[in-house]
Amino acid sequence: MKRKLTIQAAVWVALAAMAMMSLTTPAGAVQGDKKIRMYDDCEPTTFNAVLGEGTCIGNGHTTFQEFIEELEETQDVHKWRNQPSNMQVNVGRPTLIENRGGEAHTFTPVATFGGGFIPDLNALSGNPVPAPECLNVPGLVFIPAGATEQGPTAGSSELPVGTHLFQCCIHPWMRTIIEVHQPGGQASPATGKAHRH
Ligand SMILES: [Cu+2]
Repeated sequence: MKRKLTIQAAVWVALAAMAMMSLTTPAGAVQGDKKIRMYDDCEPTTFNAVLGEGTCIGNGHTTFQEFIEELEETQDVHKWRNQPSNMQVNVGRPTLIENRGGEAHTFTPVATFGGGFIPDLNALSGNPVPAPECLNVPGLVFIPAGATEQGPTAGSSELPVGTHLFQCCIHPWMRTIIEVHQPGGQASPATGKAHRH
């Protein structure tokens, strides 16, 4: 009974947190944002028993043991993924990163895909060498479960024309490649509207 109440409390906390998040998201979702969604399916009771209370919220169904077993078998856990894994975007378009899962994830730019900062998950997923960008843990941006963050705008200094790799520094198989294009192959971005004078 006590356990049941604890879980219910956790669910309420999660729901309240999500409600607050949606209230504080700045009028957000600018029309035309290119969305990248991060998914997982963590089952709160088993994940929190192993990893600590609050690691997993929501109503996922994959137990911690199933998660580890799938990782051992396939070096990947299918329900822990970024969508899309490959994206084309034109200069001027903002991006939006949504965490639809029950755990925190990162969406970290890396020069080359590699492991994250959790050695066990690196080993099990076949990414023994960490991406150096993932090792500066205090500098990482963690996107909490249920949160939406504005990502870089295509064509900005953070996301210039070209190919960019992003990965989760916890679950290194969660990856997205973003290709930024100049619309119509023009020499300069058509951003006339953005200029005020
Ligand atoms: Cu992750």
